Amino acid sequence: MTIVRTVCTPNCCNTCGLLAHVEGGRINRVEPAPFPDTRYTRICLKGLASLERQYHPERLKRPLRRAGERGSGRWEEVTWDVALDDIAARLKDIASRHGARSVAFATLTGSYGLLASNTANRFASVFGGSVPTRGTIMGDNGGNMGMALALGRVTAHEPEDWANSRFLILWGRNLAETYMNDFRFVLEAREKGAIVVAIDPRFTPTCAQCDQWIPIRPGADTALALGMMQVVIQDRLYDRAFLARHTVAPFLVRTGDGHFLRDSAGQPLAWDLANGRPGPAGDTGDPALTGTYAVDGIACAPAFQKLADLANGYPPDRAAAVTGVPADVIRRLACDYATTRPAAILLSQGAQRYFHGHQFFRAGITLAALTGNLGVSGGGASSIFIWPMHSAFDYAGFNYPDGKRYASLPGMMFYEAIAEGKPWPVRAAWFTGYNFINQAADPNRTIRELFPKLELIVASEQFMTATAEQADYVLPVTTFFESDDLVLAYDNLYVQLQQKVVEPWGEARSDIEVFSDLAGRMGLGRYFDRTPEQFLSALLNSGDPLLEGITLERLRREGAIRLNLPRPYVPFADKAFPTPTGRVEFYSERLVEIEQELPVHLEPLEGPGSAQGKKYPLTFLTAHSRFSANSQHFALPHVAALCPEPLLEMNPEDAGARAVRDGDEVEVFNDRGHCRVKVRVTPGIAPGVLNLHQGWWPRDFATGSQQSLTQGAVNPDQVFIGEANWAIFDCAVDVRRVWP
Ligand SMILES: Nc1nc2c(c(=O)[nH]1)N[C@H]1C(S)=C(S)[C@@H](COP(=O)(O)OP(=O)(O)OC[C@H]3O[C@@H](n4cnc5c(=O)[nH]c(N)nc54)[C@H](O)[C@@H]3O)O[C@H]1N2
Ligand SMILES: Nc1nc2c(c(=O)[nH]1)N[C@H]1C(S)=C(S)[C@@H](COP(=O)(O)OP(=O)(O)OC[C@H]3O[C@@H](n4cnc5c(=O)[nH]c(N)nc54)[C@H](O)[C@@H]3O)O[C@H]1N2
Ligand code: SF4
Ligand SMILES: [Mo]
Repeated sequence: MTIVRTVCTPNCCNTCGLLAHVEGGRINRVEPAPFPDTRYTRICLKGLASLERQYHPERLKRPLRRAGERGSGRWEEVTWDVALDDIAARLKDIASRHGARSVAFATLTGSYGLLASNTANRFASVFGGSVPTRGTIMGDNGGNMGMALALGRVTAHEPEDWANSRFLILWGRNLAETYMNDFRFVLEAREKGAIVVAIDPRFTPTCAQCDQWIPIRPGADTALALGMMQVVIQDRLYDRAFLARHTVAPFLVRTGDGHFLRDSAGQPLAWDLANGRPGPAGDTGDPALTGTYAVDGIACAPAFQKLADLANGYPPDRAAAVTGVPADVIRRLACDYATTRPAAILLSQGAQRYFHGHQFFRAGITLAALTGNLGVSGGGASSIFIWPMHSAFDYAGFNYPDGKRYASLPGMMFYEAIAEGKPWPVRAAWFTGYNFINQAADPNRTIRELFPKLELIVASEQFMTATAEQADYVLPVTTFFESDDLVLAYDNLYVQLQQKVVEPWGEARSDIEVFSDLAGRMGLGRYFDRTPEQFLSALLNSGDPLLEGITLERLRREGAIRLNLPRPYVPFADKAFPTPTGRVEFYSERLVEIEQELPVHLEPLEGPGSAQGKKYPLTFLTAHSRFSANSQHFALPHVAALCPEPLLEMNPEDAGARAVRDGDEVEVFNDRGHCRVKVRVTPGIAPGVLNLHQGWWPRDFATGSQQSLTQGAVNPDQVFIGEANWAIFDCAVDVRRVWP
């Protein structure tokens, strides 16, 4: 028997190390692999069930070519030579007629392996194709945009630092299910006496372990934050020194055009209280934060005053009316958060999956800035991504060989690129590590209107997913037990090696083998003339000091190695913020043009007052489940034993109004789609809100799918800021009982 260390690589953000026990060429057991810090030696049910996935009878063994209409389910097995020769010829033909960038290579999060998730990019670069941006099309980038605006960079405190907090707000972040192995750090904090509050329309397993659950109306979180700011400012609970030195609070804003007042050298000015004159903000020891001023006849006020004016529109009573959170709860939350130090806000993806989700992150960060909780251990306003992990590797060298670069297509424009040819026409699509039909917006539209416009669809897959079903070719790929790769995490700072444990299933090949072979057939072989090991070494040899001394040899010996960073990793400890002003920008000059210079609350696209909201009064959440990493695990026997079918969570009030009882079959519907599903009537979800976990396959429903209800509208404000994000939970539906 041999034991090989590999990594569990689906997108659950945890990247646990696995020890695979092999006998006679077959894995018969997996267990958690050791980490230098035993708190990271861990596994979950999905990791244990990964063996059932590995040896699942439905795993794809050989390349398949479509032998009927798309989606008809008729296939013929072909050899790799036949498949790749034909694909090569068709790609060349499509490129010659429509230009190479009409071929889109769409990778999402099937595997965290660097090669698995970047090889299609490299091929796209040398072929000249397009790559849809990932964060936006997956619906995780609204928050990132907000964070980049306010802090200059998307990052997070290392989860082990949560244990140092004395007050934690889990803001729509369902840690016990979506970061289940990191939730221990919250529990550690709680054992040491920290107070933990969860804000979520649903009473999740996370809420069950908190001191307080605050249900909120979906998409209203920015208004709640503004209500809290009103209390913090009115009661003078803010950290004046931090605001004056490290934020734009003292910068004078011109009342006329909303821009900062600057001196002739371009330095923003502040009002110096010591001498009653304006001066460069950086040199002003005692700047005014409040009031209004006239400088050379120009009316202006400090940015902090502007924020206070905005917050003043949301005293707790008003914020309560907007959010559904009682005024006294808002007042107490604001006071506790502002007076207990250090206090951390863990911002989630849940509350940013709305049309204006970027505003929520800006608002949360503004609260942290008001209370001086940025750059301190146990504090912060954290996203789900730890920045240095992803900046340290030589991605550019891998993705852009010889400076050749794919055309980056804003993720949410993928649809219009196919439908309307904007910003350029897309005529072929290759999905790797992406269950697009199952996981992206409005699949009914995709199948009805978009895919028929594509001349070629290829899916590199392990299973016949809803996406693979629509392809012309399905190519079988390896799992993390069958190929070598480097694996990084989103939630911790360890680099790990994914090591081949057993031979590939059937004729499965790794993504790098597939594209290397194809490149050879297309005269692009010189870009793929290295072994996976050589590519991995190059990715590690970025020259970044964070990776100094971390080599493949060491990784093979030691398993998991932490980046060269002090523990715990606390972003902005030096109070240097990589924004245009070098300070926390809760006020963004650039956004004056769209009247979003401050974190104003904006209603969801399909909220109660909207046209869709009036027609369909319930908000449809499709949150992430602990039983499956996205669409990968629900069907596995050990998972299905505990979670056999999709269930719709519904409040008794909404159920009563529709004569629906617990266990009934219902239809969830809107103009875009529908699904038939069983109901779980529970007070653990706010009235007006439904939840049906994402990741279920269409075949798990009697008819329809959860995904068919979602919309893919593009927010022009976000396009102005950077790129539109998919607002997954901004989704109005209604429910009717299905009579047997
Ligand atoms: N087991 C497991 N773990 C995973 C994943 C998985 O599929 N399975 N997926 C991984 C991925 S890809 C991601 S992006 C992360 C996501 O991690 P999370 O951000 O924790 O996940 P979500 O389920 O999107 O949303 C979290 C919570 O937000 C709540 N919510 C919805 N709308 C609102 C709102 O308007 N306001 C507030 N305050 N809360 C709201 C939802 O009810 C939900 O409980 O998880 C990762 N971890
Ligand atoms: N309704 C709804 N939809 C959502 C969300 C939601 O909250 N609600 N969340 C969104 C979010 S945050 C995310 S991140 C996305 C995730 O969406 P996806 O990234 O599509 O999620 P997965 O289910 O992991 O699907 C990836 C596919 O990759 C395959 N795969 C695994 N390993 C490999 C490999 O090494 N190579 C190749 N070629 N394939 C591999 C798997 O078999 C799987 O079918 O879903 C989004 N969709
Ligand atoms: S699915 Fe996620 S939490 Fe579970 S073992 Fe794999 S990496 Fe760990
Ligand atoms: Mo995600």
